[in-house]
Amino acid sequence: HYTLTSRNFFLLLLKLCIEVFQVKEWNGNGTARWKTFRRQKREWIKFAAACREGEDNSKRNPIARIRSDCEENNPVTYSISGVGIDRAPYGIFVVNPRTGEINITSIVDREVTPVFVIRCFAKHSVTGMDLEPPLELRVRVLDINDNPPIFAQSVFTGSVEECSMDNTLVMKIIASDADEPNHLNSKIAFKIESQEPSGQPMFI
Ligand SMILES: [Ca+2]
Ligand SMILES: [Ca+2]
Repeated sequence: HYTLTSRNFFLLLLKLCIEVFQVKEWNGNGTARWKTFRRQKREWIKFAAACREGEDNSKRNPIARIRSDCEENNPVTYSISGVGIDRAPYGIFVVNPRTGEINITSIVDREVTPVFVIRCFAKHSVTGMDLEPPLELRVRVLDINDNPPIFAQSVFTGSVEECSMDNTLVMKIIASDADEPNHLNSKIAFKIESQEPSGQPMFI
């Protein structure tokens, strides 16, 4: 009796192992992790890699792949739409209508489009009917430090009363950097390079 129970348990375990599978998923900073899915009928399967701005990402192709379980019983045609596809900038992403593989075709600029949202469709190849609800795939564009800080004005004018105390506020200068906010690439440090008339530094 004990042997039978243990055998049933083993069979249940085996069944679970077959029904649960893993997909490699890439997160924003370009590292991969395994994501566990329970296999179900009529489920989208997907992964999407992040892309880096200003460089040829084609070595990462396919950067994403979509697949519908309906493939088992129906001829499926995959299509995609959105900014970077059928809206400007056009044609950055293309999908293979048969395999669902999504490729990136040109260099992207994070300061123009930080995230691409790709809407994916799986339609019946003959009737054109949707076989799945549309799926949203997000491709984040990783930042590179390709923008220098820019001062808000070329000349800032301040004033200070004579005989002022130490550390009196003279003026505030503002600069900004177009790279990713709250990122090392957009962090700004200020320093005074020279003073006229020169001599003992009067400002900090
Ligand atoms: Ca920068
Ligand atoms: Ca940048």
